[in-house]
Amino acid sequence: MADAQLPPLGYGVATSSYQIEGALDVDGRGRSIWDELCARTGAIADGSDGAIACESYARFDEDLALLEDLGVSAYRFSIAWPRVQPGGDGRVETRGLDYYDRVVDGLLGAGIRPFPTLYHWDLPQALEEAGGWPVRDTALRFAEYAAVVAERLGDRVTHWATMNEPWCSAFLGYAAGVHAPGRREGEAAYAAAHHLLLGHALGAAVIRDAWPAAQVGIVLNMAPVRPEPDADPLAVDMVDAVQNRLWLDALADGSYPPLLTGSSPALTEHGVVREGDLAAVVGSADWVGVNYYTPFRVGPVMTGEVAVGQDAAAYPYTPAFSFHPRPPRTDMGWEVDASGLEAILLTVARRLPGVPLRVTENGAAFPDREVQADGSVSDPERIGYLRDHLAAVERARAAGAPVHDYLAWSLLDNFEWAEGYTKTFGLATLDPRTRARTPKQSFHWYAERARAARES
Ligand code: IFM
Repeated sequence: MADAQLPPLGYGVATSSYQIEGALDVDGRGRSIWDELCARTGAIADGSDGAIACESYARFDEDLALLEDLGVSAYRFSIAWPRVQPGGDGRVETRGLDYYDRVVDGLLGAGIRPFPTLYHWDLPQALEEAGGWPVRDTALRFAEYAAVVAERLGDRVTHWATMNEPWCSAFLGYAAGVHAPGRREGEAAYAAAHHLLLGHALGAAVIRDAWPAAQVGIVLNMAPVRPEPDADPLAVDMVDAVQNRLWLDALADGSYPPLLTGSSPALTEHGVVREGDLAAVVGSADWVGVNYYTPFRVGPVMTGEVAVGQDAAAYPYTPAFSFHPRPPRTDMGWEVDASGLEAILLTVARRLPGVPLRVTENGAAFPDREVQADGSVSDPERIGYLRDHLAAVERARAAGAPVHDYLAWSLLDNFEWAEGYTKTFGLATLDPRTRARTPKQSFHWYAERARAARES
């Protein structure tokens, strides 16, 4: 599997629109499913929302200055669909596109490759009211939206991601209900998963039609699934199937895991999966992004601590189980184990031979936003986490996984979805009042690594 041609690893950072932009009512932006979920009592740990966030819509220049100080070669950001098509349909809001135009030009002017993701969870609310991802029409609307954005930015953007972590959109959004739109319907989640993959394939095709040299990928959150002693083997297999194989099998050979088609009528009946759909999905990713944070340790049901966001309800038809994250853990309750990143990169490389890979997110939440009197923010645990995971990436590359870039999550402390502002993943923190950015020690450490990589 070794690839002698692999260039040095590119260093970058990632963010997403709803998590950093704020300015929800500015320049004609429409409502999204996250605006609606945040308004629901109890949905967000601290009752907050993305209304202000990092104010990046107004302060992109400050973010750009941070990116230049970091010396990264790539910046992954996402485009808010409701800024571009407020109603999720034909009407285009050019002021929204103008903003992303400025972002792209600013990045290119600073020698940083723009890496836009078209969908990082902020579905226009109008489309959810029409049924959301469980209905096929949403995938078709996504392709239209992709065409609009590609027409505007495709002369300068070469690398696109369609969907971010479709597992989260489908299974946290429609099965566990902890993410927007907050529905708890297992079957709808499977239909959503299929339509997210279909949307990816259709969107990728329209971008390539318009810009044949474009490299269009999909970003998946995957992890090795590890059985604890006494784990139910069926539960372990189901978690792996829903988390990893559903996406990889569809992309690699246009099939869904028999374990899932055997349990979910949405994948076999109801006309959800139509002839030609999976043929469109197979081979549709020019590259694959891997978002990795933690391995998933599956064991028998236990009371007590279960890692944040790893809700067993997100795996419909799976026999009862619990996640057993071992220490050390991050502030999210997620087990820290860099070997899982190496393992999942090698798994993906074997399943999709020849497809370039990128670590499109990796990072850790630790409670470290305190600015000391000398202006520094100490976050040694984050430095250790990044160092160990970068070493794991290098091991995977040496073993033949064609990993081209590593993008740390995240540039800034930001809105962490159902956890609100209670969890901080940033290389830089924010003053809660003024939104002034302060780099943490991990920022300076990462800048040195990025500089050394560029000069190598
Ligand atoms: O903040 C999220 C991001 O939006 C998607 N991937 C995981 C991150 C940490 O939970």
